[in-house]
Formats: sequence, C-alpha cells, structure tokens
Amino acid sequence: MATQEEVLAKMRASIEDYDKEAAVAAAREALEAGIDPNLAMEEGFAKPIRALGEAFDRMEIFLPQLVMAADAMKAGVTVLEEAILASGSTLEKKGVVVLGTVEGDIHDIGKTVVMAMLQAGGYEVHDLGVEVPTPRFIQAAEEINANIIGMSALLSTTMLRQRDVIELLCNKGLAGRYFTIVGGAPVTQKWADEIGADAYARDAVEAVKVLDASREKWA
Ligand code: B1M
Repeated sequence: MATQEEVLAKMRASIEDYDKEAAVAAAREALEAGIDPNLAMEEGFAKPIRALGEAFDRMEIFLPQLVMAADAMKAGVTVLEEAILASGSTLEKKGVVVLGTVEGDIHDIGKTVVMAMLQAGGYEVHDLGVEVPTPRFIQAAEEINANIIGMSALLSTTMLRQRDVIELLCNKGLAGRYFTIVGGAPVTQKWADEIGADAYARDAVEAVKVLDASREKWA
C-alpha cells in the first residue's frame, strides 16, 4: 500500500495536472489508506490550489487553467466531504447556520469545506450558494429561524458585502438576533472587529471551534 506522503503527492499532482478523475481516485485512495480527510483536504488539495492561485497572480498560468484546477479540486472535495459528513452523522444539533458566499463572489470551494466541517461538528447548515444578495442572508435566517449567519468572501472587493449584511441587520433592528461569523482568504480578525462581526475563523476547523466556544450566545 502507498504511504501517506505518496497518496498526498498523488492528490497534489491531480490538481496540478487539472485531472478530475485522478483527484477523485486519489481522494478515495486517501480514505482507504485511513488518512484524516481534513489533513488530506489541506495538504492534498488546498495547498496546490493556493500555489496555482499564486502562479496565476504572477501570470505564469491563465484563468482557464485555474478553473480546470478548481474543477478537479471540487470533484475530489466531494469524496472527502462525504467522509467528513459521515463522521459527524450522529452528533446532536448545536445550532442552525445559514451560510453563503457574498454577492459578486463565485468562489465556493472554501465555503463547501466550511459547510462540511460544520455539519460534521453537529451544526445544521443551510447552504445559500454563491453570489448571495445581501438581504437574502437575513431573509433566509428569518425563514428557517437560524441562530448563525456565516459569510464567506474571497475577494478584497467582495469582503465589503460582509459589512453590508451586518449593517442591514442593524438597520432592521436585528443586531444581536443572529450570531455572525465571517471568513475567506482576505478576511482577518481585524476586519471582523471593524465591521462588528461576532466571530472570524481562519479555516473550517477553526470555524467549528469558534462556534462551539460561543454556543451560550444562542443556546
Ligand atoms: Co479566484 N481569486 N478569482 N478563482 N481564486 C483568488 C481568491 C485570488 C487570491 C487569486 C490570486 O489572484 N492570487 C484573487 C483575489 C485577489 C483579491 O481580491 N485579494 C482571485 C481573483 C482575482 C479571481 C477573479 C477576479 C479572477 C478573474 O476573473 N480575473 C475571479 C473572481 C470572480 C468572482 O468571484 N466574481 C476568480 C475566479 C476563480 C475561479 C473560478 C478560477 C476559481 C474558483 C472556483 C470555485 O470556487 N468554484 C478561483 C480559485 C480556485 C482561486 C484560488 C486560487 C483558490 C481559492 C480556493 O478554493 N482555495 C484563490 C487564491 C487563494 O485563495 N490564495 C483565488 C481553497 C479553499 C479550501 O480555501 O477558499 O481560502 P479558501 O477557504 C478556506 C478559508 O478561507 C476559510 O476556510 C476555508 C477552508 O479552510 N473560509 C472560511 C472560507 N470561507 C469561510 C467562511 C467562514 C469561516 C472560514 O465563516 C462563515
């Protein structure tokens, strides 16, 4: 059987080669080898896609290549996601979350990972998808009687929409009604503090920890 490092190398290569089938096969191999799906997600998929993002930045690769790499990653993530979800299937419901990528932003891989981790951690998550209009976060939270509004943003331009949602909550007299959590590559604790978000998480694992530590706010 291949070693952990060999399997992770196959996962990385599948993203670098923009190869969906190889990504799915390598993700399955990682699970069969007993590799922690969170470790596989970070080391096998997230690292190479970020490296390709930097290569795109330096104009060493073009957008279609980045899209193909992201497609390969999404296919592989689906396999890992199932395993992460299965690991949390018997947990109690700790809170109800509406989660989405903010208006004008189509990045959904990180949000999908956050959703899987929250579900595995015992949260009921309603995925609003990408490019979610600002009022939709609040409307959805009202409709399903959620406790938490989660907003993902990957662009320094669209992170401003996180602030819009929080401002709209205040304008509607709903400040404090929902616990707000923000994240995404350009988002920082400083930004979360500045816009009055209740919490910030650097990654999906931290999102679960942060919400777990704040449960008395809605329980
Ligand atoms: Co885009 N993109 N992209 N992109 N892309 C970035 C974000 C960028 C940094 C790349 C770069 O230039 N180096 C750059 C943004 C620059 C900036 O604003 N600072 C960028 C750009 C510019 C763009 C376009 C504008 C490019 C163009 O058209 N010229 C365009 C945007 C279109 C739009 O949204 N309107 C665009 C498009 C795309 C693709 C379609 C090619 C593809 C997305 C495919 C998809 O999502 N279906 C793509 C990708 C893949 C990336 C990079 C390379 C990787 C993102 C990713 O999936 N990471 C990215 C570079 C980077 O991030 N360094 C980049 C893996 C994922 C697991 O991590 O999403 O960070 P991440 O999520 C993490 C944490 O951030 C956190 O937990 C997650 C899991 O650990 N987290 C949360 C995320 N959301 C959270 C919410 C929480 C808590 C934690 O609470 C609610």
